[in-house]
Amino acid sequence: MIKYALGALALGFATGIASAANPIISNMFTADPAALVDKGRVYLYVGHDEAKPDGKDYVMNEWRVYSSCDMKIWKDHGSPVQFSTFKWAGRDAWAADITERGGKYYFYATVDHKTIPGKAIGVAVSDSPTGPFVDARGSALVSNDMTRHTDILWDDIDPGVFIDTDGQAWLYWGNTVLKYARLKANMTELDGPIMTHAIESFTEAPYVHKRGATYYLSYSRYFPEEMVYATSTSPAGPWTFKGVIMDKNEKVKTIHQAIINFNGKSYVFYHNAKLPGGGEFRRSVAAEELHYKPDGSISVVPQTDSGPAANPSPGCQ
Ligand code: FUB
Repeated sequence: MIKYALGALALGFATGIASAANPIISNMFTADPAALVDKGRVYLYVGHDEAKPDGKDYVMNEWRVYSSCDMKIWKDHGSPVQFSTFKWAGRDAWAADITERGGKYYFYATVDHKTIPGKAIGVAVSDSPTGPFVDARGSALVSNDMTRHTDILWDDIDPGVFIDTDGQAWLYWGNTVLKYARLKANMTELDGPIMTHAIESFTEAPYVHKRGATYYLSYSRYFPEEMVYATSTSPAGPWTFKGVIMDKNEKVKTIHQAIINFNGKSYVFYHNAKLPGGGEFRRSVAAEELHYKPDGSISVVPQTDSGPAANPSPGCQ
């Protein structure tokens, strides 16, 4: 469980991992990061890539949770939510996202529906960012029969949840077509129609964050994917394409980002295939510091082996 990076850091935790470098998790393959900053601590949620070295498809059964006070040392919180948390789901713990509202933690997750062919989005809830999580509805929030924009079975994936400063919550998701909808204040029901945006070469992984008065929509374009972004003055768009955040990976076609502000700095989480034995279905989550230019544009982020510098959050234990 313990990784001693560069021979310079030797830290032991009975229940966790210590890492001084990318990838953040070195004892298993992980993908599709989601992140939440809560009470001065950053929580990282990842899918677990369990494919064998010669695997030809994703094998993903659970999400795993880690947390850090400084973006350097990560504590392992195990797996408090699996695809089987959703009794109506048959398989696949694909990409997820999380937010907090009213002291509860809402985890939006991609799974494969047992009875409605195709991928679906469920929402699980917990009183703690580390779970345990329970199904908040007992049914899918979004299923493939609710969307008719494409014929593919995997166009209802990759939820990204965003609560605006006015309290309105939004859900973004999709593959090939970017979809979005308002969420009710209870966070477990759509509030109004499912809408779409025509956006430059959208593949998947939509993620909205706000900085000042500007809304940033980051996503994956092309395949192999590169991480790009657009901006708007509204969470409902229209979106103006701005450019590349991170170039495409080697050995894996996906990249899936999450962007946070933590303790005065900005960070991007993503995945690559750099862990030994890594590949298309054996990915690894990593993090980098992200920088904005004075005009609000995002500088291209290089992937590093070292990861972000330690950024201790005052009072975080
Ligand atoms: O991990 C399965 C799928 O691969 C995710 O839903 C996509 O974002 C891509 O990373």
